[in-house]
Amino acid sequence: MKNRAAENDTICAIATPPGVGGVGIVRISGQAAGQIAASLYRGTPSWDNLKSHTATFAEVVDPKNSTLIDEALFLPMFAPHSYTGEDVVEIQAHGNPLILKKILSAAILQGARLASPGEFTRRAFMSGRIDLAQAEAVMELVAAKSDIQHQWALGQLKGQLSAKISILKKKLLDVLAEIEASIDFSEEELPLNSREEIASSIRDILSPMRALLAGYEVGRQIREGFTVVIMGRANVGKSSLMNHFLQEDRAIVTPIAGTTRDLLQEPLDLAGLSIKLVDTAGYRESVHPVEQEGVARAERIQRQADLVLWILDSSQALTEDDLYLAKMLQGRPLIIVLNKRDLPSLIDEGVLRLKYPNTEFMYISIKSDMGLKSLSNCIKSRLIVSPEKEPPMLALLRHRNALVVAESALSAALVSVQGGLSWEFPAIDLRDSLDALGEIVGETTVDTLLNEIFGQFCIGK
Ligand SMILES: Nc1nc2c(ncn2[C@@H]2O[C@H](COP(=O)(O)OP(=O)(O)OP(=O)(O)O)[C@@H](O)[C@H]2O)c(=O)[nH]1
Ligand SMILES: [Mg+2]
Repeated sequence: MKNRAAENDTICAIATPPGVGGVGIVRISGQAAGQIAASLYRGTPSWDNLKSHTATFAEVVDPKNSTLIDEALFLPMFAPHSYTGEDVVEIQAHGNPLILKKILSAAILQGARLASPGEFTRRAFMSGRIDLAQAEAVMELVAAKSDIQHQWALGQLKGQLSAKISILKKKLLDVLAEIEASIDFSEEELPLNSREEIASSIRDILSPMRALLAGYEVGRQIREGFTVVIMGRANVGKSSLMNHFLQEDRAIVTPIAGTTRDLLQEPLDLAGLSIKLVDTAGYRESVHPVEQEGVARAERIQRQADLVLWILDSSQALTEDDLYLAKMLQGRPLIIVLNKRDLPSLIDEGVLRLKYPNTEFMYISIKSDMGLKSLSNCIKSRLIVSPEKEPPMLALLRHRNALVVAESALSAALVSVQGGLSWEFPAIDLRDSLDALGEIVGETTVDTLLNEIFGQFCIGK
């Protein structure tokens, strides 16, 4: 990977979260990292005899007056085998913010500069150790809240997406080389089938590109989490179900219809899936303006849901309110949940099945903890269409947008080739397509974009 402009100052930051902890780490990176850490180090062996990637227990002293700050592990990792690709020293001290700040101040007095957010990772990118998609994966990894997000971020950090992009780029370059060779010839001098061959090579690149794009929606959902909305008329047990999933008394539950008035949204990790679970105001005709607003909000949010759990009270016959919902929820991604199975069933299931012939029906009793595990499994299988397949690679909007540009430029190139236009035209489109692919991995990226991306990191990462 190519080396970008090297930085020549040395940065430092507290790399562990704010607050008290067992261990706190000050990280120093840059050309002077070794020299700065040496001035804070007092121990045996002497600093010059420390080995790279080996931790040594020693005293941390204030170089100004040699007073003791703490006892710590000094871990030097010399270039290029470090996170940033530069000389890095980590000082692993006691996790007290006061101590860590003293170490940090000492390092700054010795010539280091406080790192800006994401600057360590930015340096890893600048030194060519990782590409931009991998740098973004570091942030995704730190932010992952569910198993599946974690797996996806790891894949991207390991370069899965980058590898795909690099294959596409290589193929594009081959086609571009062929086209550029053709520019020098007149059409009569070229072999007859050369246009068709080039068109076919372009189609061979377009199809994996489109497949990658097609996975974006699922990828985005994995990354951002799914919205699951609990709907139903008043008093059927929506809030009880919310509390069951969260395993806490989050929502108020009472036998009085119309208890929930507003939307309640909570994050939930359901068997490794990241979900935003929303409890809503029960639907019923009401003259109360607060309740009306609650119902209107419920209607709105269910339209954005990846999945709606429509809860019914199976111990009662269908009401007008249920039938209203039956109409409203037509065509939505739905699971029909018949609750209160601990009571005798009075619901007219036949009517429901007639209206919803292809929808799953689940039978539960929250009160007697029945059917809830199956409901969880059902939700999970509905959200991930094919769990056995590897999750899609494209999940960041920035990547998708660049790929859309790459795809449309390549489609335009295909049209020019097939339409018999002069070779210069597809050549321009192919270069545009290559540039757009390069943006994903950070080969053709402007500074403002880098500032935007790395500015979202925390300090010390
Ligand atoms: N018998 C029985 N009662 C239940 C069951 N689940 C919930 N309930 C009761 O049904 C009543 C209403 O429950 P909620 O969870 O508040 O219902 P809701 O759908 O959120 O009601 P609103 O917020 O008014 O729309 C409460 O008294 C619950 O204890 C169940 O499985 N069996
Ligand atoms: Mg409720």
